Amino acid sequence: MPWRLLRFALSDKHPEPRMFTRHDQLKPAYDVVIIGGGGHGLAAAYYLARDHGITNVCVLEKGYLGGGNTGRNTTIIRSNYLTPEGVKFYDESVRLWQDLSTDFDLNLFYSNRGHFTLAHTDAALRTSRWRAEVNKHFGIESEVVGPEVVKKAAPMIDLSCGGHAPILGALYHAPGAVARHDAVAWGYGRGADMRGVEIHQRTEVLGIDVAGGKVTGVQTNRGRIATNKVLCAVAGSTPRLLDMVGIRSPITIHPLQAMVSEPVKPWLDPILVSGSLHVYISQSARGELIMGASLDPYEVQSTRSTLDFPEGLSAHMLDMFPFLSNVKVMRQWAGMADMTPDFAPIMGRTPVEGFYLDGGWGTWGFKATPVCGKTMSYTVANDRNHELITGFTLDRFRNFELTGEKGAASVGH
Ligand code: FAD
Ligand code: PYC
Repeated sequence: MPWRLLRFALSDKHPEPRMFTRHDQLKPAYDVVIIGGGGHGLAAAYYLARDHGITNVCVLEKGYLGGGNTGRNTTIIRSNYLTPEGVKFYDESVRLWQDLSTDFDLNLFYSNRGHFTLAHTDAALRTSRWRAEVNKHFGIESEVVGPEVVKKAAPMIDLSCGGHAPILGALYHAPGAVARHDAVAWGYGRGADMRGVEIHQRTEVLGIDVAGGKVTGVQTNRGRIATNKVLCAVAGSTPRLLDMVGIRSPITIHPLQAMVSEPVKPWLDPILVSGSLHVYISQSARGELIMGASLDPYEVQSTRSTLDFPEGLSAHMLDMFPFLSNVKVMRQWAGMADMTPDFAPIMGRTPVEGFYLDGGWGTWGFKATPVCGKTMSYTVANDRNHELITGFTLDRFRNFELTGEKGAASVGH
């Protein structure tokens, strides 16, 4: 056991520095209140303080930091989307990811692996070509490759997938990466705290005060706070918070489950996604296989796991990698995905003055954490939507101007 760890274990003073300060009291007023201590809320707090000099800010989290979807996701980072709006937005995020560990002085275990979206049908190959062309147009590395390239990158794969779903090719996206999700929340949290932002865990927002169409405060389980600016970044709880300000949205909540295996020797470098088999896999630095599938097909606000999930997922995983049949599943879990009809997020100003939304992140928002922080902090600071989010505003549903990303949503939810 390392000496430092032993010293910590034997001390009754807990001398290790905390990641962020504990504040016993809420102040009566803040310039900005951020609801949700996931990656998105914390990133917005960090950039508000660092880039805009706005530090009289609190982040209110009903549970613990990163305990929502930020700490439950499978950490895939990529920018191979389908629409120009999506590609530009996620590309900026991938750019920001490159410097984050240095920014935070904290190892995020950002690991560039390459990302294959496998095509088992002609239709899937057509979508891959479409995505590759849009991606290349915006200078993003994506190309359609043949099955032999997949085999070279993942030699253990059965290209016939048990004979019933042969792999015809794939969309290959070299920048595809993974990172350590909790560290992202801690890095942004610590960075925001160091710049004066207050982080309050176990603080639930129960109501939002609106007078004359403007935000005036929030009600919490620890009392009322006066504020004129609220940023809502609560992922699977978005409809509940929107009800508090009387805004309707087309968001529905579905559970999204995932699981990990016991650690095994490194054998899989890239990230593999099969839209047709509805599964995806990567291997963590610890050797665990991180696996996921499509959304649960019913609307429910719950993070319960189900037995049919590992059964169905394992069956399709064995189609691709029959040699995994003796590998044990270690644990499974679920998050609540706030799904939109066009598989794009909802961001920006809303009809309620001073109420800003960063939601509708469904199954695709981890990779966007840095760019959401950047663009939402700009939007809140200037009360003007950042140009990168103009394709994602709430009024696109009323205006029938959808930003259709379903074809790029990973596992063909
Ligand atoms: P969260 O991390 O969920 O944070 C919201 C916080 O708000 C929560 O901590 C919650 O407790 C808090 N909150 C809610 N209501 C209140 C309230 N009333 N008062 C105070 N606090 C409140 N995305 C990818 O890009 N790549 C992936 O590989 C990927 N895989 C996924 C796999 C799974 C199984 C899941 C569930 C999601 C996946 N996602 C992925 C999506 C991604 O996890 C989310 O889009 C992203 O984490 C959302 O971050 P957030 O900060 O907005 O939300
Ligand atoms: O957005 O790439 C993604 C993803 C993979 C699994 C869930 N989301």
